[in-house]
Amino acid sequence: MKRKALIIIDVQNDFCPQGALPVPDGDKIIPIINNITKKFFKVVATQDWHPKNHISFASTHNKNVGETIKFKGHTQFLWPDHCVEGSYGAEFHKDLNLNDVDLIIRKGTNPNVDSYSAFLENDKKTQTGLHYYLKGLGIKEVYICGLALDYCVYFSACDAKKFGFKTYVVLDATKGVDVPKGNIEKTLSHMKSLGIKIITHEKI
Ligand code: VGL
Ligand code: ZN
Repeated sequence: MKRKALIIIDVQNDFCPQGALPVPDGDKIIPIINNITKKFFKVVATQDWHPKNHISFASTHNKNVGETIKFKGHTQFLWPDHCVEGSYGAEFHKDLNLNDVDLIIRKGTNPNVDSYSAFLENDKKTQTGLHYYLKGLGIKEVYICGLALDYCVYFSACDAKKFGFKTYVVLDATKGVDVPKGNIEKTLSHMKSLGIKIITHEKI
C-alpha cells in the first residue's frame, strides 16, 4: 500500500452539536471518517486539550466570545471554554471508531499558547512531533479531515504542505464554523492557492 496517512482533527464532543463550541453538523462526518480509515497506512487522531484558564478562553480574560486580545505580538481570538483536559467535552465523540488509529496527539496543552495545527502550535515554533512521526515512517501523502474546516483542519493542512507532504483535505469529511462569516470560502481558496488538493472521500 502506498504510504499515506489520515489525520483526523478534533472529532470531540465540544465540537459536535450540544458541545461548547459546536460546529454545525459536526457529527455528520463521523460515518464517512469511519469508512475511510482502512485505506491508510497510518491513522492519526488529534484532540484539542486545554488547561482551565487557557489563553484562548474568553472567560480567562473576562471578555466576550469573539473578542480578541494581543499577546506577544499576535492576535488571539477568544472562544468559549472548550476541550478542557479530562472533561467530557474533550473526549472523542463516541461514534468515532478508534480501532484503526495508530497515534493520538493532544495539542493546546500550554496555558499561554493556542494550537490550531496538528504539527505546530500557534507560536509557529513548538512542534507536536507529528512531522517526525510521519517522516520516520516514509509517509509522503497526508489526507486531513475532521473539525473545524476553517481552523484546525486549515492550519494543519497548511503546515502539512509546508513540511513537504502532498496534502489533501477530504471535503465531505470535514465541517467548518465559518467564524467570521465567509471564513470557510476564504480558507478553502487559500488552501487551493497553496496547492493543497480538496477532494471528496470517493477519490481517495
Ligand atoms: C478549534 C477553535 C478553537 C478547532 C480548536 O478544532 O478547529 N477551533 N480550538
Ligand atoms: Zn481550542
